[in-house]
Amino acid sequence: MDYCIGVDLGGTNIKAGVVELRSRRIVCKGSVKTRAPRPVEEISRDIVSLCESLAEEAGSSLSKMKWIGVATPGIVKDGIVISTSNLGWENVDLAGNIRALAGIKTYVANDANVAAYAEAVWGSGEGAESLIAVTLGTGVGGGIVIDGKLWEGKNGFAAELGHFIIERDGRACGCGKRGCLEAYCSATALVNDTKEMMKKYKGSLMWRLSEGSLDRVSGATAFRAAKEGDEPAQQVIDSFIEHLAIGVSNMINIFQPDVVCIGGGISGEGDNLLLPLKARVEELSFGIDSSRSSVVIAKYRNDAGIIGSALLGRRDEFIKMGAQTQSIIDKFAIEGKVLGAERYGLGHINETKYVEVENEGKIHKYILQKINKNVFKNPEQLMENYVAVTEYLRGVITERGGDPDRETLNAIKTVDGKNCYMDEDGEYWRLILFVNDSLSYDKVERPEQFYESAVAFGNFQYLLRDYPADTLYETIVNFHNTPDRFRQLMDAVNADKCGRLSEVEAEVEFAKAREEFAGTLERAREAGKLPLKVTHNDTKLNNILFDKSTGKPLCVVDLDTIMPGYSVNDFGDSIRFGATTALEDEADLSKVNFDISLYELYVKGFIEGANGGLSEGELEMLPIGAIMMTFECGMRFLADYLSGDTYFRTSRPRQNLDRARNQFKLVSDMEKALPEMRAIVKKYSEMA
Ligand code: ADP
Ligand code: GN1
Ligand code: MG
Repeated sequence: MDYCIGVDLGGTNIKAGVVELRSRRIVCKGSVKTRAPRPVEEISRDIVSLCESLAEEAGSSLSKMKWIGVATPGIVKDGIVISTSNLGWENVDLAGNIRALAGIKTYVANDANVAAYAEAVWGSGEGAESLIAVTLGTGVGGGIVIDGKLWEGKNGFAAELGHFIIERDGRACGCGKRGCLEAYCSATALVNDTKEMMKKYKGSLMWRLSEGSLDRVSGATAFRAAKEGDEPAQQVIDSFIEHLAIGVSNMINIFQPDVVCIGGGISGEGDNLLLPLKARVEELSFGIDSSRSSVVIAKYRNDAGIIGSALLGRRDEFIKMGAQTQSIIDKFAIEGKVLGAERYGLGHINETKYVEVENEGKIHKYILQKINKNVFKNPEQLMENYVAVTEYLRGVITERGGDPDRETLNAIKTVDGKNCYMDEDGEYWRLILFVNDSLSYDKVERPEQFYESAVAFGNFQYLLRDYPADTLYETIVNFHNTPDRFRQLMDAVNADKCGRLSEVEAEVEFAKAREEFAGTLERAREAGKLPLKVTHNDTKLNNILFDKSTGKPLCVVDLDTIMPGYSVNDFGDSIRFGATTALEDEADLSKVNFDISLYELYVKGFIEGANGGLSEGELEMLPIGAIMMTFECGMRFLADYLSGDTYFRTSRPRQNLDRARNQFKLVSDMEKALPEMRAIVKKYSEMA
């Protein structure tokens, strides 16, 4: 389990959240009042007890958290808060105090820096090596990330971008000097400028928008009025943007970062702010076309402190895990030093790590996987399938003019020419090329994406249509044999190994009522309706990599279960995971509903991708395949829950039970929708 805690320590509230690194989710969050000024010992105690209760709420405990990260106002160097007016501290060892109480690693950094870090790592500058964040709030804050690291300066004062002087002898700034960016571009300055302009122009629309009262003016007033064509408001905005563009261009001309990220309350204006700003920055800064720094709006608002502080420990962990990985990487036929490694993706089966290796000044990226021996009894045979299929696909992709390094997986041989490496504990490791600039999704984010994934999975089957099925080992025997899965569930029920049966009686009854249904596909096969083909057998959405820049599917991954199987199961497995309104482990069943419009998109895409390769019998059975895979997967989760969660990876207690209930809810929905599901298939098969 990769949980850590992020704490956003503010002048008024202490907010904290448990963050799951692999899924990038805040699992739970909470807050208490800061009640400043108080001694650091007292506030540290409150922080730690908040962390304790959140860790428990997440089904874990504080000692199991990987680390605590804290975002604090003020000047910070090496965990010491050198000074902060909001909390009234000078030279206090905040990190040391929390570490002593919590007993786990603790990191502390300035809150604006932390927000910049959140943007550089997971935010709108995701993966940027260098990023400058400018926060337009009550003041103007800043943070700088260089080579993936926060730049705090030699004394912890960096990066006060708000006090970059942009006008000699200009406006007085709160810091006591004149002409600082903050004096022109903070929300405070914008509100003041708006009011001054309103006093001059009594007929301005800004008066109406603020209901005739200067007290109701906000940072949005001038933006809204300018959009309606109000001239005085436009003047306010023009001057605001001009000053901001000067500030941002200066930063770009000095640093030439990958990304400049604009955050804070005013960034809520989105394109109204961004488009004119970008246009002016382009005129004022050096750089041409694609080499330009990109200027973007921040992704995180309220959660920036929690996310960014939670990420503070990530770099150390990356380096530490990298060092642990070196000896395994050395067994593969590649050169170089491991820079770092971290757990990657949300697969339930293998242990997957992302690894960076440096060789002759170049960084190479890989995926290192420990093959799950509990699930795959013969990893060497599995790797024979894997390499044979990927080499075959390389050929097909090259022939079509594609890029075989990105459109299929590529396993690296070991130094002695093997497909995987067995360590002294008998564990098997494989190393594959990381598909650069790719992402996978655990939930459909845009409907077209689901349609495109259907084309990709349908096409995957089509590409393998001539692959000799009898050369493939069966990596998991009876993998999608649903009647067998039913028997396995009944065995788990009878054994009731963990005493959990009483909790799941309704679910067991649900399964028993469908025993006869479980055999439907096997009967169709006996009747000659369903051919065995080379299929993927694990077609969930997160087993497709999408191209980060185009958003289109790029590569089908997770090739461990390529075996002879039914097309309708590949179809069905995607439906159970994707054509739903919730994540696979959503515990609140009122949020879990079968989404027929996503189903329809998938039907359309799968039939298209299969290129006429689906027989009439297969088409007819597609809806049954969807119900079957959902039912089967629910039974597998339930059996695993009863047997003590030994098959599917879990990150919290009862997760497999939640997954089982979730799948059974979808089965019920689909049973009701079956006539409609059939009609949809009919419509698209006739069109094909
Ligand atoms: P599991 O069997 O545990 O699901 P996968 O092989 O599916 O393991 O890998 C887990 C996740 O890692 C995938 O869902 C995908 O997001 C990511 N992944 C796997 N291989 C690659 C790769 N070569 N490049 C980039 N990401 C990958
Ligand atoms: C597993 O490996 P992964 O996480 O992509 C499982 C599938 C299940 C799925 C449920 C080899 O897929 O069969 O449908 O979890 N893979 C194996 O999410 O058992
Ligand atoms: Mg997977």
